[in-house]
Amino acid sequence: MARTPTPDDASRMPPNPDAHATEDAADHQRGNGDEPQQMVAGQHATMTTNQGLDISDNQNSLKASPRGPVLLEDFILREKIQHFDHERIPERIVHARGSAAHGHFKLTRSLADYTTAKILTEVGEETPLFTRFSTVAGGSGSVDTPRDVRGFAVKFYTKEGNWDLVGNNIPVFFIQDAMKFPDLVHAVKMEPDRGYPQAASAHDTFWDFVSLTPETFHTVIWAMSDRAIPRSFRMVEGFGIHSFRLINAAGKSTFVKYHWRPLLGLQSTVWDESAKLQAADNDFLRRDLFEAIQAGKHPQWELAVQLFTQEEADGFPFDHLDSTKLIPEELVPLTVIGTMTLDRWPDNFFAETEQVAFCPSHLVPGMDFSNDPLLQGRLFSYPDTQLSRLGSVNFHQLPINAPKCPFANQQRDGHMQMQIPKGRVNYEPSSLDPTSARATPDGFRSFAERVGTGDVDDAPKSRIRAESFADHYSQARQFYRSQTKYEQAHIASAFVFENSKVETLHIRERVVGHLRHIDEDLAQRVADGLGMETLPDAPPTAVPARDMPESPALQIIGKMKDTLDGRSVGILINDGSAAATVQSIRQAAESAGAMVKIVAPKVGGATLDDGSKLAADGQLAGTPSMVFDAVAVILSDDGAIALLGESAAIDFVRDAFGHLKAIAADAGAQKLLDRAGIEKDAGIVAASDVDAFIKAAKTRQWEREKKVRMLA
Ligand code: HDD
Repeated sequence: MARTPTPDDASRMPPNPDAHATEDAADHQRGNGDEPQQMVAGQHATMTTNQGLDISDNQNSLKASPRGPVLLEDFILREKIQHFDHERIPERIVHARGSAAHGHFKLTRSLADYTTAKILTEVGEETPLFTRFSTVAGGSGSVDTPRDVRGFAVKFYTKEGNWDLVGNNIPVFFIQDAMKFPDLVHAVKMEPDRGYPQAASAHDTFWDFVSLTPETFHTVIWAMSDRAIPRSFRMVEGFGIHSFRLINAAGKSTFVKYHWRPLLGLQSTVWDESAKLQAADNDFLRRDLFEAIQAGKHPQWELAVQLFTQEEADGFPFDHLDSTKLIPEELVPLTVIGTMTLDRWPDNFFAETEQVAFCPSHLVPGMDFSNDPLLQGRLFSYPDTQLSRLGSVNFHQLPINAPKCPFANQQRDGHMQMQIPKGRVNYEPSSLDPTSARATPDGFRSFAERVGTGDVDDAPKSRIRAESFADHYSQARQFYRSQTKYEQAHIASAFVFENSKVETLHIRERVVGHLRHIDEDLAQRVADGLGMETLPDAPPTAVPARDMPESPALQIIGKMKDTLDGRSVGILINDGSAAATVQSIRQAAESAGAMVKIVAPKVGGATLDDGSKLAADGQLAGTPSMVFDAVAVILSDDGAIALLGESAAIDFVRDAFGHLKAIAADAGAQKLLDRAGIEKDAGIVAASDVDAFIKAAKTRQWEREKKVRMLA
């Protein structure tokens, strides 16, 4: 019986020349050399089974007859389906959704006085690294732009072993003791009976937990600020949060806090924009990072440190071992020591971004931990979670996790052992193999901290929270009062939004009660926003808030840069749009550093007034103005009239206006603006005035906000 031709017939043709070109490499992979052999996908011209058997048909399973049952014998089908069935691994219990990139760190200032760590002492040295950004609460398939803290984890592949700096984009944490971490995470993740909300803290269990845990309030107020709705991973700060130790050649310890500062400046979205982005583009932040790196716009961050001694720490008005506290820059200034550049997107999301395993316990000689009880708990949790996630104590052998310096010891075997250790010696001390790995005096040494001095009191062991951890409100007050009036309004509105989703009245009341300790005005605004008739009582507190000096470094707006560098501009066109205007805006925006995208009703583009056809980068219905930092609308009269009946076009300008963005419009486009009810202000400029547009596009129109939104 004649066989029906299948698509696989094409694959029986001679492999393409490019594939032949890689055959040598593939043969090498499968050869008999000394190295352990690894089949790398794409490096062999013909398709094989996992055992290296060439496959002749990848379209049809083996059947008893063309219409008969499939045979159990078909090991090729079984292997393929079985492998597929096991593709997924457990997602991270927190920070499941993330995006990562390769890059390097270059040291510009030596910390040799403080540490022996080569990565912090060898000026000019470039250390490869891998950085993963993440949301915290949502699952791996959730959205990029919920209101949430962002993870900022960096794995430095140093000459002396891997150093992982596993931080967040907020410099403080919700809780003081790792004992509370499972409770915090259970409370913020989707509720266990209903399985929602996904990736959102706006629900009863989160606010129930935090309102019963006053230590959370400093971080909660940060999480209600615009830091939790960033415009881009490229525009977030990063913080190691805990105090760590640096140890110098003389064995002296200095405490250090790490800060990442984006060269593009901080930039956030407004909440309505963030919420709409969740519908417009689930992958907004991932796409943004990918597109920037692919376009050669490699994001950079300065690494800065705050250094302080035990004696200085003893004089701070709070305990530096308490992760709910930060050290204001005004108290201990930041010293910039180097730059991180992210310049390469991973080749494979699963192998790299998903399998990367960060652990705060990964450090190098010349560094050590502090006694922060949150950090101490983390030292256990991360390697432990990698076992359930990656399935083996050999997770360090995965290429993304393996140090790039030599590593050796007598640990052996275990699931998925990828190495083939040689010889008889798998123990130490040993004399049979003089080349077997030995400990070295230059290796890692813990700081010889003495109990009864410095940070460690001479006291009986106990399950007790230090009294020095008891002030939960002073820094929250300092944070709130340091913000601009726009940011204060956003914080109040965020509390209102989140607590409006809380169904249980007494939880809402408890939250507002806590806010009274932070700032009466904030509490009143939130109470008004929630429609409360009276202010609830503040809960009792051991330590009332003290007034601390305002710290402008805590703002976002103060740290935004008036720039189009790394930002994006969308130009909405239709048939008949003025080619010259489109071109001049595009040129000016690109020379100011922006990425420019053309948006049209049809992705094929539009025919401009000079008869040329301009292809669109995005179709109007799928490319709303949320994905841009500023927009230009260039329309002929007819082109505008055609769009008056298209709500996506009206929304394009209305949302840009509502999200406080600059809009350039020509005469035709004005019809659309009129239909959308947009009033002229400093951010609405004539398309012919390109300079004015570029100037306005570099910032958000904060003064406009009171016209478009009832903020708390
Ligand atoms: Fe954590 C992941 C950051 C406290 C337990 N954490 C994780 C990631 C980041 C942070 C960025 C994602 C890493 C990646 O991209 O793979 N975590 C923090 C910060 C904390 C913190 C800045 C406080 C200062 N974490 C913390 C505590 C515990 C954990 C107190 C447990 C006692 N964190 C974990 C974890 C995760 C994790 C369960 C999940 C996936 C993973 O570790 O690799 O072990």
